[in-house]
Amino acid sequence: MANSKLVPRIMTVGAAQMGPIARSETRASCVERMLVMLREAARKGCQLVVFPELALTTFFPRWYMTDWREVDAFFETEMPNAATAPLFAEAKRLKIGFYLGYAEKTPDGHRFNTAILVDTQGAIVGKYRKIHLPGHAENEPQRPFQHLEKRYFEPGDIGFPVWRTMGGILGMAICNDRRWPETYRVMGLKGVEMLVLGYNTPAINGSALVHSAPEPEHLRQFHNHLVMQAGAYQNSTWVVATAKAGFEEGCSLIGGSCIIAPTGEIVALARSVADELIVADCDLSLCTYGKETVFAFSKHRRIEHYGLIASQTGTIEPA
Ligand code: ING
Repeated sequence: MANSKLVPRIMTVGAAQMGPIARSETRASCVERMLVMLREAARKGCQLVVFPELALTTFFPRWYMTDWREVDAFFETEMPNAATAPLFAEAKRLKIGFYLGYAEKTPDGHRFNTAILVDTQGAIVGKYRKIHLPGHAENEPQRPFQHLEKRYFEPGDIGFPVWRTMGGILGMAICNDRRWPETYRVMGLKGVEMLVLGYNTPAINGSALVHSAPEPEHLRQFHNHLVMQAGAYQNSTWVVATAKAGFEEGCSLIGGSCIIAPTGEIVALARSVADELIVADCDLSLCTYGKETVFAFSKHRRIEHYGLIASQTGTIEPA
C-alpha cells in the first residue's frame, strides 16, 4: 500500500510581489494592482496567492509620527472592509485563496502588524499577528530612515497557529519572523507543509549608519534567502515569501520574492522590484520525505537539552 502521504497533492501557488506603494497611494489603487495579479494567477491555475506584508499602504514605520490620528490612517479597523471587498469578491469568484498583510487596529485599541489567510471560498480561515518586531521604539533622528514597528505595533498575541485548509497544513509569518528559527520550528512541530509570508526589507540597514558598520548590500538578499531556505529544509515545509519591493518614499526595498521547496531549493524567484507574479506547482507530499527521515522530530530531537531556547531570552555568557 503506497504511503498515502506520498500521493501527489499539488497546490499551484503564486507570490504576488508588489513594487513601491507611495504614501499618497490609495488602498483602492493597491487593491487594483493586486486584482491584476490575482487574475493572472487565475489564468495560471493558482489556488493560492500570497501578497506582501502591509500591502494596503506604504511602509509607514519608516517615519516618526506623533499625531496618532495620522498613524491610525494607515490601519484597518475591520477586515474585509470597503477597500478590500473587491479583492475578497474577485478571489471568491476565481476560487483563489490568498494571504494579505495589513495594519490591524482592534476595537479595544490594540495595533498589530497582521496577516490573514482567506480560503478559495472567500472565508477568512486564519489570522496571524507579527511576533518579531524589529527596529526600535523611539525616534532615532540620526538614522536615514526610521524603523518604528516597536512604536506602532504590539507583539503578536496569537502565537504561530497552523490551519488545515486548501488541501494542506498552512502557517503564516510576517517579515522579520522569517529570520528566527523558532518561527519555523513551532509550526514544524505542528506539521506545517506550507508557510506563507510577506516582507518589506530595506536594502540598507538604517542601524548600520548608527553603528558605523555598514552591512554590504549584497548580504541583504543572501540573508533573505538563507534564513528561509534553512527554515524550509529544517522543517521540511514549503515557504512562499512575497516582497514589497522597489524604491518607496526614498527607501530602497529588496525584492527576491520566492517559492522554496521542502528541500530548501528555490523553485521560483522574482526578477524585478515591481509588481510581479511568480508561480510554482507545490506538491505538498514532498514534505513527507524530510518529516519521516532526517527531520523525523519524534525520532531524533532531544528536548531535554533545549530548555534554554524557551526559558532564556538573551545571551548569558560564561563567567
Ligand atoms: N523588515 C526587515 C526584515 O526583517 C530588518 C527589518 C532588515 C531586520 C534587515 C534585520 C535586517 O526583513 C521588517 N519589516 O521586518
